[in-house]
This record gives sequence, C-alpha cells and structure tokens, in this order.
Amino acid sequence: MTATIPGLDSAPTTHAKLLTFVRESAELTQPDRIEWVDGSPQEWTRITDLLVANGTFRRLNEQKKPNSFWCASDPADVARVEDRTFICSADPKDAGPTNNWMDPADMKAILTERFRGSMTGRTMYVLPYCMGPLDADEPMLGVEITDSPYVVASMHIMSRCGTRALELFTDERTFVPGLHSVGAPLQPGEQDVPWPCNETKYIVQFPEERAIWSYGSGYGGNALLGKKCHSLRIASVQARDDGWMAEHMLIAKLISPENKKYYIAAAFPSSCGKTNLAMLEPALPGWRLETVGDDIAWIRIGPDGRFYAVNPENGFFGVAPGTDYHTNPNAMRTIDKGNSIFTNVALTDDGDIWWEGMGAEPPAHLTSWKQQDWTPESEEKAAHPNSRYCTPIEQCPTRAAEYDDPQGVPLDAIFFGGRRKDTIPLITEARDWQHGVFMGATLSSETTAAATGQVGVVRRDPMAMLPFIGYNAGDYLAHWIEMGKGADAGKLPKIFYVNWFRRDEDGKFLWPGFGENIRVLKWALERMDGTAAAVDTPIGRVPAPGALDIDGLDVTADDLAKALAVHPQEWRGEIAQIEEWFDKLGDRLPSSLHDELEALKQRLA
Ligand code: SAT
Ligand code: MN
Repeated sequence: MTATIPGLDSAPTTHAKLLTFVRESAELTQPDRIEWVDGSPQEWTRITDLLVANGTFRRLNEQKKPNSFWCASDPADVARVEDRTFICSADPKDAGPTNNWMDPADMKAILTERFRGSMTGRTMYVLPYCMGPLDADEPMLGVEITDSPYVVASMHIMSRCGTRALELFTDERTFVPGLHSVGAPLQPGEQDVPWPCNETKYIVQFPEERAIWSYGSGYGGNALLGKKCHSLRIASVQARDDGWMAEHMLIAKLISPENKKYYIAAAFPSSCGKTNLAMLEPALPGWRLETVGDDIAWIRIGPDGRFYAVNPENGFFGVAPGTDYHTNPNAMRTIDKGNSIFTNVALTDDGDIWWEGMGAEPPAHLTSWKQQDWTPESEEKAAHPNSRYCTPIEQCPTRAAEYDDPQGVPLDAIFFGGRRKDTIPLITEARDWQHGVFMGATLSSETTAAATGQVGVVRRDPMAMLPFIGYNAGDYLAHWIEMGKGADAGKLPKIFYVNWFRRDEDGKFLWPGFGENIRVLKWALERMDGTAAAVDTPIGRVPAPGALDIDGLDVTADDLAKALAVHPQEWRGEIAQIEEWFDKLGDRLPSSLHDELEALKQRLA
C-alpha cells in the first residue's frame, strides 16, 4: 500500500530513524504524495505560487512589498490554543499543575485515530530543520512533517531548513520528530478551502520521547513546530536534563555612547513588547541597539562561567497591530524589504498591508482580515489583534553580527516584565540571583490576544513561560535556582523587573515606552557599572530621585515617582495572589522561593 505513495522511496537521506518516521507517518496519514523540503529559493517560489493558486495567499504589490504575501486564516484559527495544548509525560506530576496532561498512551490512541488518513488528498511535506546556528557543536535538529504549504513557507523564514539542515543528520545525531496535520483530508474531487483546519485541535508534546504531535490548527505557535513546541516546550525539558535553559526571551546588544557593549535578555509574555524592545531605536543620543533575537533564548553556561544566549530562530513572527515607523521603525524597515508573509492583517486597495496603529489615518477603504469591505466607520477591527508578520532576521537593519554565533552572547542582565496597569514599578532591581528568580517566578501580566481566551485578566506567568514550560513549573523554578549555582557567582547576569504599562488614576500611561525605554535600560546598566543611585524598597531597588534620566521628556518628576511607587496596599493584594500561586505549585516549589515570599511579607509589614 505504502509503496504507492509517490516520494516515499526517493528520500534524499539514509538516516534510518528519519526514514522510519517518514514511512510510519505516511502509512498513518495517507497523503497523495511526499515532498522533501530543500529550503531553496526555487522551492519558496513554487510553494508560494501554489499558495496563491490555492487562494491561501494573495501576492502583494511588488513595488510596496516585494516577494510578499497576504493571508487570512479561518476566523476560528487565529492564535495559540492553550486549553488544547498538552504535556503528555508518563507521570502527571511531571507535567505539573500548570499544563494540561493526558497519559501518553491514551493521547496517542486518540491522536492516531485523528491522524489516520488525515492527509488524504494532500501533499505531505518532510521539513528537516536546525534551530540555532548550523555550525553549532551540537546542532539542534528537528523534522516537521506537515500537510500545510503555509507552514512550509513560514518555516522557510523562521528556521534554517531543508538541505543545509538535512546535511547535519548523521546517524549518531538525534532529532525532534514533529507530526503536524491541519486535519482536513480531501476526498477525490473535493474543492479545498483557502485555510483548511479542524474544529478539534490538539497541540501535544511528549517530553520523554521528545516528540510533538499537532493536529487541527494551521496557525503560528500551534503549527510552526520549530517555534514554541520544539524551541520552548521540548527544549525546556532537554535543558533541565542537560543543565541549560530554554526561555521566552528576546536577546539584544546595547552599545553606550562610550562604546561599551552590554548584552541583555528579556522575558515578557506574548504581545507585551518583546519585538519592540528587541529592535528598539534608542531615543537617547549616542546609544545604539542591535538585535540578536526577539522571542526565544537558549542559555548555556560557558567555559568562563558566564551565561551565553543563542537565538534558535531565523526570522520574526511579530504581532502586527501597533507596529509602525514611530513604535518600531526597524520592524517596518525589515518588512519593507519584502520576502514576508502577513497573516490576518488588512489589505489595502493597492495591494499593500495595513493594521491598527499604522500611520495617523486609516485608509478610506480596506479588505479586512475577515475578507470584508472595511472603512474607518466599520465597527470591527481591520486586522485581527493577533495578526502577524513573518519576516527574515537577515533583513533586520539592526541585526547583530553575533546572531549567528554558535557560542551565543554573554549576558550581562536579564529583564522580566509584564503588562500591569498598577502595582508593579517601572523598574525594580533584584538584590541577588535568588531574589531575581523570585521576581520571575511571580511575574504577572494581563492576558493578550496571542492566545485564545479572555483578554486583560491578570495571571501569574513565571518567566513569561507559563504556556511553554514542558514540565512541572515548580521543577522549572528549582532549575533556575540551580543554574545560578552552576555559574560563576560574580558573573551572573543581574536581574531586573520592568513594567512599561503602569497607568495613573485617570488611566493614562505613566511612561511613554518604545524608544524612551532606553532610559530605563540605561539606569539598569549604570547600576551594574556602579554609577547610578537606587533606593531600597520592600520589593527591591528602584531608581533614586533624579537617577533615571528624564531630561527632555514629557514626563514630570511626579509622574516618574508614580511610575516607581511601591504602595503597600497594592502589594497586600499582590501577596495574596502570589500565595495562591505558590500553593498551586505545591511541594515542588523550591523552599528558597518560599523564603523569599516570607521575607517580602516581613518587609511589607
Ligand atoms: O503564535 S506564537 O506562539 O508563535 C506567538 C506567540 O504567542 O508568542
Ligand atoms: Mn512569543
């Protein structure tokens, strides 16, 4: 039966495990044909032409966005589905209290039936990829088998894929197998839809096997398996076992007017400004920033005892709304070079893209992400709040040369942050590593459109990793404590907690954000150099009056004081939430974090 699937016997590899994975997947899913992804420009042209012919893509105006495409998803497939995401460890305790869990055998039984024949009428693409630099000592390999050409085109941008990755598949090397189907088989003669998907979705990680099965969705983190499923959920398990960290962090290099270089990483929940910070155009004269990554950091301890961070990705999958030449000029310059995919943004009449927050005035007429006529009078948004641009990192004008360095960059500081309208100061410095881990462990943020569900609800999001920790969250926090012991104590990155989103009693933002955030970062870097003043508060150190430079800004000293204030009554509410959160983590929570909480309560009393 299987010998009849064209492509099965013409594999460009002899890697036995890979061949078995492909054969078994084909036997189960019954595609019409198999294609091995080579990652070439010719393949990009062929796949994008196919997506245009299928009605999935619309080619954008060559003058405006060369070699770029607009795409609208099914309105029921627009974001990560956290309630359909599972960590199927053998022991439920290893998935912990924060993940959905099912017994791996039970899950496989369900998914096997779902995948049976799911690729009928479609092409099965075999996409070998490498997350992180190809010349790493241990290249981090994966294979995504998918029936979605949209995924193939997106992975061309987001990962180093195809032949150059496949060449690294030696017999001794393992890879993360990922099986993905949109779950929409086609019967003979049946007309396809532009965005096939299934009402039922499963995004499943098997941590012991280091395998991924994803069914029913074609969107972003659900379907581009190299991204969240591999580089965060599975990688976090590998990292725990092998003594490193897989984190939801941007990586950037800051250069001072005196030409001093600093490397930072920063963790914020999805849609809270990681990409903007990763490409920040500093508003202070003489400062420069270079981009290493905008979403994921793999952090290892180097031979010198320092933390080194690598960006496993090769492109940006950024939130579109709110991005423009004022908020993130470097993202605009990156996408203006073309070679990009835009999903669920609006389409202009002259074949360009638009979203809320782009320019002062919306165009008089648009095609909305729902493919309806849209005018400024329309009640619905033209672009979905989680609409995305997918664009190569290579085109980013601020890209750091080090982005492709397999050693990574040595981290001087780690920033945690969330979106909170009250309670959390603009910046707080941790006293030491353990206190910094406590800050990360208790990070909180209002939910955003990046995942389905209610928006604007405050939840605990440890290190911005809540949806991405591939194991028990208490163990994850213990691993952070351990990593601090494994590095050279004097060389540990300093930890800070930021909140760009605090508001005054009238709901007005207290801090302008974006390019002005350099002022906050500058204070942090000066703290590391010992040149900036701070005052102690019960929750950590904040800038002393006058220490954070607001010269020339439309922010009064009074506003800044409000942005930095620590109000005991707000913190009493916060403590209650932290206690509830720690209770949820139970006995796997490291005792040192309990100690931190007790010490904080004492200081607040
Ligand atoms: O859809 S993704 O998970 O890739 C984006 C995000 O939520 O960070
Ligand atoms: Mn993210």
